[in-house]
Amino acid sequence: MKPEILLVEPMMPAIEQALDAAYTVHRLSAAPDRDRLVAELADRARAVVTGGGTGVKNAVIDALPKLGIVAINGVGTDAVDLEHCRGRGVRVTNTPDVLTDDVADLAIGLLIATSRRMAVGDRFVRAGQWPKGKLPLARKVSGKRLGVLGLGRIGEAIAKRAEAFGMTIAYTNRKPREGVPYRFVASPVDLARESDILVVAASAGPDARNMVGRELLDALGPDGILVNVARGSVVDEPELLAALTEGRLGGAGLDVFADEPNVPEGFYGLDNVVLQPHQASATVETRTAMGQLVLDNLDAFFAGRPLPTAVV
Ligand code: 8YV
Repeated sequence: MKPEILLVEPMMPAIEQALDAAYTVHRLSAAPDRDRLVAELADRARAVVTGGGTGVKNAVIDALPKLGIVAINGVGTDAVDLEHCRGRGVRVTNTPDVLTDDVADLAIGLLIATSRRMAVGDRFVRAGQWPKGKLPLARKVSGKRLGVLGLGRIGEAIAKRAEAFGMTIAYTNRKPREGVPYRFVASPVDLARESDILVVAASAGPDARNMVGRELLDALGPDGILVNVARGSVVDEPELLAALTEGRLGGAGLDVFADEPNVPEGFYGLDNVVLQPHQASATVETRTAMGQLVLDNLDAFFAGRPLPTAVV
């Protein structure tokens, strides 16, 4: 008999086919009554597969006493209570490294799109406005001071790309990183004050919650640009919206939000923001590699082998 697994959110068709071949897959997002499905699986589900932003609630973990593994299709583990899993003897895996390039690419894309007002230009052309006038000038990217909030794998990949734009790069992190050529600034607010563009690449969690608040946004200032490819929870979203609306912050490029997929409507009318629906790892190549890591972790778990990318 194939092991039974609970799939919290859809994955690429090819990955879902591979899951179906090896397991009996119960799809939570397709269930008319999700609580009922979880209750029905109580004595059967041995694995949960979920997205990094979505995670899984402790109530679901507790309702599945046969659960042995939560395989996250993402690098972020903040939406899974790792301590709770540890206490319950449930293993947790994620998909590091394979998505680093894509997330860094999108961060640079948002940085340029926001500074150069590319979405505004796109709307301008589409609306047939070009023959009638010109757009206001945008802001240069090359040579600017970049602050990286969180110099992990993704933060470092962003910094490397920014070097090619002749940017001066500084960062903040829980602790200074050995062997990186970038300047460490202990305080996030000081980093913002010394940056033209601040990219949020920190891992989320209780420590990082609302790390980007009013003081930091005001330090970044009316010409400053914020890019967030980490998690919405790292930024105080109402304060961000207020700073953008009141002109206290120059602009923002946002891939992540506090309550996805719900984006505060206040953002919709702002020309100084570029919005993405959590797309940083959303390429065929990367989602294939992430999905393969999920499959490999499940395979190893059910075969009793060491898990390739274990978090717990
Ligand atoms: C994915 C993510 O969009 O890696 C993460 O932590 O949030 C993203 O890569 C997500 O995991 C897919 O649902």
